[in-house]
Amino acid sequence: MQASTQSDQPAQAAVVGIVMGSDSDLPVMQEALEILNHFGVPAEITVASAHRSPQRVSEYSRSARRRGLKVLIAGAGGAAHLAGVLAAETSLPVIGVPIASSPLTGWDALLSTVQMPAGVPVATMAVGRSGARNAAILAAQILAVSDSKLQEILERYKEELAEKVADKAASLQKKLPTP
Ligand code: RP5
Repeated sequence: MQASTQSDQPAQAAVVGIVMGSDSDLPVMQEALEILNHFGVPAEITVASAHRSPQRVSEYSRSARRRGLKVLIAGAGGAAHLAGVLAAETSLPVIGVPIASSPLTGWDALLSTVQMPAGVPVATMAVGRSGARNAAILAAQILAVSDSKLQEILERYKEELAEKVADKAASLQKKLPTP
């Protein structure tokens, strides 16, 4: 699935690759895709499983840089080795999103994703939807190091976050009983 913001124009080549261990992870990882679309960062999303289709994961990782990808995001649940296995075969930055899809509610995925051996880093996000959103923001921040337009978009995004908090504080104040 290639993300595109404007249907009447040819899709730009993806620079962020999102990989999920299963299509059942899509409701969570869709959040990452939406954030990247919001920032205008071309992204692609696919399914590849470290355990069920290791060859597909290996091919994705090995070809990623050649295909123009600059950052990889991996979302998986359970014994979540997807991000680590992708990181094993590429020097691109890999961001891991643990997903709470097993009876252990994400602890398994978190520890499997975060506890990488020295030499093979995975930037591990929070479990679940917040992690998926933050993965997209971090990917954009990595790209923005050499993209001043994207940097401006990210700075505006931070301002919007602060404005929303101020709006909520003002709205709460109106609801409180006057002393
Ligand atoms: C993991 O197992 C996937 O990332 C998913 O979170 C979980 C369940 O996968 P399905 O059984 O729904 O395909 O590998």
